[in-house]
Amino acid sequence: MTTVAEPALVEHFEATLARHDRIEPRDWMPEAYRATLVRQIAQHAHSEIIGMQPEGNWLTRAPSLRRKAILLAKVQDEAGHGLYLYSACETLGTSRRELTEKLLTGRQKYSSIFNYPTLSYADVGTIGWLVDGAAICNQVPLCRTSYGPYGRAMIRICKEESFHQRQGYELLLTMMRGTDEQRAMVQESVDRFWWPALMMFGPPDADSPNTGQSMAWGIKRNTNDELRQKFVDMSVPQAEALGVTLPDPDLRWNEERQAHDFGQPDWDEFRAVVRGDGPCNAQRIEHRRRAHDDGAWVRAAATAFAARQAGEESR
Ligand code: FAQ
Repeated sequence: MTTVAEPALVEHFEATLARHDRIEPRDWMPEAYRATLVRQIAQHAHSEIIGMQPEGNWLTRAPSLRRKAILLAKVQDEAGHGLYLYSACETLGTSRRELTEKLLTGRQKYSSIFNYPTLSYADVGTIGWLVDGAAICNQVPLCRTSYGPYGRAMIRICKEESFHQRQGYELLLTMMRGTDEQRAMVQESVDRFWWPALMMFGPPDADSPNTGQSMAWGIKRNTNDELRQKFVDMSVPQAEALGVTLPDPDLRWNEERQAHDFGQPDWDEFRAVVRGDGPCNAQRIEHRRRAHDDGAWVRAAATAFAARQAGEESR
């Protein structure tokens, strides 16, 4: 690996970014660029994998075969997203084993949203509508991120997230056309998930240590606040069509800005959840650790098989 950046390599890196072209795994890149990518992609991969848990909680209690089939497909998609992203991270020279170890020991993060419980089946719909909706807002611009393997993974992931969002919206729409009790379940669920969904975009720009450099490198294409605004503007008409109220007394259209004004999430709560003190942090990591331990025999068998194959080939 090059340790001293030769001017020609630096120039090539900067010219590639200036052309909005992709940096590829074999290209020279500054170590800080590599570290930022590993940090963001790993967090993203961990979010997809931990993100299977809140909805997985309802797989055995789906209200119909159709709902169960949809939910199973969605949760499996999230596993696939985690795998593409771990692979993208491996192209930067970090092994999957190391990434998993860092997740399990709290040295890498995952999205705050997955530390909230799912208390009713309406939460499956709300997660699809709001959480996957927020994920799409955040991830569509990442299809144009400057690192090739990450951008290409995002293209496929966004297509699937779009199905996830629609299935959530359709579930909520069906419930809103049902009984008063079902409508109340949807409203209660939206009340719980609205603010945590806004937190998914990260801290306000003024408190975001990474945004400036990540934008300069073309890793991020928009700031946290820009994407949060886009999400609010997109969600308001969808909430109206559904017939639910978004739990923000400050939410209103601003004619001058041609955008909605809205209130701030509780940033103390956000910091506590990111620190590990959210309602389900301990439970999520414990479950992930158990699943990892249960899978040890699969990894051992695959490694032994690969070694035997390699031995046979060399003979
Ligand atoms: N949760 O300086 P910034 C999904 C951390 S979607 C936890 O603004 P950055 C799909 C941040 O890491 C969810 N931590 O950081 C799905 C940093 O800490 P560090 C995943 C957060 O990176 C749906 C510190 O705060 N999506 O999984 C959060 O420039 C349904 C300062 O923040 C992605 O990961 C948070 N919400 O911007 C699955 C998208 N926000 O690392 C299942 C890709 C911030 O310095 C079911 N990631 N932090 O120790 C990104 O776009 C960015 O990383 C941001 C944060 C926007 C999340």
